[in-house]
Amino acid sequence: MKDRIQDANFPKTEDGRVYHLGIRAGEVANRIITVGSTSRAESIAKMLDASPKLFSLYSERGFLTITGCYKSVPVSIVCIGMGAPNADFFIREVRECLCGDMLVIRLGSCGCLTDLPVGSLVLPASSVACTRNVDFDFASYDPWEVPYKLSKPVSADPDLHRALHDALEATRPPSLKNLVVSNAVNASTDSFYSSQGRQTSFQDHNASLIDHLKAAVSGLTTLEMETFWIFHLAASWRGVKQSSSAVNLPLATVPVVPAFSGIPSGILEKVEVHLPGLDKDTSSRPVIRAAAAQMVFASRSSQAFISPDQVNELEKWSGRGVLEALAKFGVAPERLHPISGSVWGPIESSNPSRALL
Ligand code: R1P
Repeated sequence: MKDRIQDANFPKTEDGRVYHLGIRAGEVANRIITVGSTSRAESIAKMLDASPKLFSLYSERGFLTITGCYKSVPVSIVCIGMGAPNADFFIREVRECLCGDMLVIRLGSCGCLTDLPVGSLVLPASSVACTRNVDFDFASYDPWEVPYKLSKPVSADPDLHRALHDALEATRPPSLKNLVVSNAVNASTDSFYSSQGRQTSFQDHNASLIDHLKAAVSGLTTLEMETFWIFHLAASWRGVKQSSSAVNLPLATVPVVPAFSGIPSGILEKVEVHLPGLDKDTSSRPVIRAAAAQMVFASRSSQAFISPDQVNELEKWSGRGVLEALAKFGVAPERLHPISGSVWGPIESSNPSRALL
């Protein structure tokens, strides 16, 4: 860490850069593809317009943000690495850098639980989380706990999901016959190994996990590690900060929600907060819309694994399809981040971040 950080609640540098992604307002666009590997990010970046010149920032913590235009529409490609914590850094820190709507499409690889061949593209309409129950005694056995926990499902944005399907079909190269399956269900896990039912030298009590998952979740097709948290944060965001000073919102006295069970009685109180209205009308507030395209790299039924050539073809097609879906997805101008001072706007002497180009 080389910069002075302000505010321990949401750490930023003096010039407004978020702590882990290293970017600041004007360096990330409203339309975003997120991927797990830098090579995927860089090959998609080659499809962006030659002008404006691409903005690219590789953060000290390993996040890569590339911003430019696709067919004159500003887009960002953000490489986040793997897993729920990185997905959480990504959504929260990008959100802090953006005005208006945030459209996120995750383009990632996955394992497939059905008989779809490797190279297929699966578009989850919803996702569940399957996580290791750390209260289970994995070293021996625990009659009082289950080793894995399953969440309720959370949905993709239905309009973005549909747009993604249409764009992938429209950009399919004539030589590729790979299947595109939408309306599938995904499970995001907190381990590539234990909570995806792989057998290792650890005693993970997971030999029947995949069978149990398939029985519990109708339509379950894919396993990977980020989609659930992206969909969950997108669906949870209300567009306003819950604050005691948001005086334009109605004041309500509400019980303090216990942060976890087992709180001694007496510690819970009631607080007065200005609560955002519970109506679903998003016309006056920004939203986060999320969808995902998952490339089947591994078949968990046949044990087949995709070849490097197939990956190459699939990433080119799906990268193009995601860019098309984002660029064509309508967003009203007043719901977009201002062009002025951005890395996709005209070069201004007041925008020193262009010096990073
Ligand atoms: C595991 O190998 C990684 O691959 C999948 C999983 O979700 C996990 O991140 O996605 P990416 O190919 O996008 O990284």
